[in-house]
This record gives sequence, C-alpha cells and structure tokens, in this order.
Amino acid sequence: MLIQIKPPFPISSSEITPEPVYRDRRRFLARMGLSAFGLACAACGRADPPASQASGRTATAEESRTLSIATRTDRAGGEAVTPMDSVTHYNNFYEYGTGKGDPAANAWRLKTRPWTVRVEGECEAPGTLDIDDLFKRYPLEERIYRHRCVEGWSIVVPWDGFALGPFLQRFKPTSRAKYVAFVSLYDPQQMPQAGNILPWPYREGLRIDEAMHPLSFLSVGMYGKVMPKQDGAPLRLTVPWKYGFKSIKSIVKIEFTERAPPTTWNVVASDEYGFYSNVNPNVDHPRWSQKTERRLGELFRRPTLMFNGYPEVAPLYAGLDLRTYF
Ligand SMILES: Nc1nc2c(c(=O)[nH]1)N[C@H]1C(S)=C(S)[C@@H](COP(=O)(O)O)O[C@H]1N2
Ligand SMILES: [Mo]
Repeated sequence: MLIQIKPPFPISSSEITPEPVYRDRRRFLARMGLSAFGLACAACGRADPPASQASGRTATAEESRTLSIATRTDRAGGEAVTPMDSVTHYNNFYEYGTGKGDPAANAWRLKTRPWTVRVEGECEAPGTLDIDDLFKRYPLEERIYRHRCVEGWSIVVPWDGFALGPFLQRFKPTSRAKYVAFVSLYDPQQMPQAGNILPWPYREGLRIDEAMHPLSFLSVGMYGKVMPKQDGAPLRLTVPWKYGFKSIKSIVKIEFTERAPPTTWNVVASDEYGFYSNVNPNVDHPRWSQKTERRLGELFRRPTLMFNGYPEVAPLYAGLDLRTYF
C-alpha cells in the first residue's frame, strides 16, 4: 500500500521571499547580540510533543472548531484568498522560533484555555474578560483583508472576529487615553524561545484614533475556524494598513495610556521599525525596498499599495510627514 506523507511545510521559505531578505532580520538580531538560534526543545527542557501534535497538524476539538459567522465582508478588492495551509505554515511568531515553519511545529505548546484578557489603564471600567465569554458576547464577523509583512511577503486572509473600536468603548476610556497598548502572553514554559531573541513579552500599540478606526479588528479565528495557535490564538490584533508586526498575537493585556507605549520592534531598532509602520511603498526599509511584495504562492512580485490598499485611513495621518513618521 502506498502511504502518502504530506510535507509539513508545503512551501519552502525560499520560494516565497528571497533568502537574503528574510534572513536579514535574523542576522540583524545576531548583530545586536540577541541569539536568533535558540534550540526549541533544548531551551525549554521539556518532553517531546505527543506524536499527534508534533507536526502541529492535529488539533483538539476546540482548536479546530468551526465558528458561526454572522456577516462576511471582502475588504481585499476581490483578490484571491491565500490557501489556509500556506498561511498556517509560513508564520512569524518569534516566541516559537525565527524560522517560518517554527511556529507551526512548536505552537502546540500554547495553552489557550483558560485564557483571560485584562483591560486597564486610562479607563473608567477596567476589567478582566474570559475568552469564552468574549466568544458568547460578540457576534462574529468575517473580513477578508490583505496582510503585508515588513519583510516583503503578503497574504490575503479571511479573519473572524469583531471590530476593535466598539470592544474598547465598553471599558470607557477617559480623555487621557491617547494610546492603546497590547501585550502578548509571556510564558517560557509554553514558549520555548521566550528566553532569548527579543525582549519579552511582545508589545504593540496604536494611537487611540487608529484603534477606533472601523478597519481595526480583533481576530479569534480565520477561514471560519478557531484561530490556529501559530497565528496567534486565542485572540490577536489585525490592523490591515500597517506592517504585519503591528498585528500582535496571543493577547493577554490591553492598556489605555496617555503616552505612546513601547513597541517591540521599535524598541529593538527604532531606525528600522517606526511606531506607525503604515504600509508605504514610498519609504524603503533602510536595508530593502518596500515598493513590491511577494504574495504567498505567487511567482512574481507585485506592487505594494499605499496603506496596503486601504486609503480611507489617510485622514488619520493628515499633517504628518510620512517619510519621517514612518
Ligand atoms: N506575539 C507576537 N506577535 C506577532 C509576531 C511575533 O513574533 N510575536 N510577529 C508579527 C509579524 S512580524 C507578523 S508578519 C504577523 C504574522 O502573522 P501570521 O503568522 O498569522 O501571518 O504576526 C505579528 N505578530
Ligand atoms: Mo512581519
């Protein structure tokens, strides 16, 4: 009998982004004295995964649950949706390693239940939410968005979740709330490389008016299913007009702040990764061009669109020189 074995990573990294480009961030980190090559299992000293989970392809009932979606909107102009298998096997989630296939191989360690999200800071009604209450409270929407990584690759994904703005309003931000800070889970037991590579926990932030923009989205799933762990289960941010690193994964805390919060890539290299980080083909990264991008699964690069093709956000930046406020 012929047994067909599916390769764990259907698309090799080099097919999608030229080697020198995706290697750049790793090499850069190495220069910074941060080890980019921690060994997943050696670092956390835990037993190997159960065989069923080792490849990251077998999920529990909760993890593979089909979501019931109330409304669906295409916000990617009819562009073809990227196959889910590509999106879940070519990831950036440095808590699980720097290789594009590392998150799919290692994120089975993430425990998504119980899971709470603390919302605090400059607001009248701070609170702690249980992820399952969130699922019950909000009718889920599906939005097809483009996602453009600062490294020059992109995907089109049907994200399932709810608008960020109305969610934040429930906590009654005060007039001092000028920014919103987001924090990822930090747990070296579950995240084998959490001890090195970047300063943890991963942090991101938005100006409050960016967070309230109707395009800003909190995702709990994709392709009609509960969010795969490697894509930031159980709750991640989705900000389609900004480079992918703004879309922080596995959120445990949201804080309203008066001052701009520190954000991970900006802290590590402020001359390369700005706080705003709006997708902008006219402002090159210091080490590579941002004029074009490679859509996963496509052969040729395509032009990168201003604000990733979401020009309705332009008024948020009126008066800002986008070459300096990048
Ligand atoms: N906590 C955390 N969030 C993260 C990252 C990360 O390393 N850690 N990587 C970011 C980057 S660079 C990108 S491009 C997107 C990738 O999302 P995807 O793997 O679901 O495509 O997640 C972002 N969110
Ligand atoms: Mo990214």
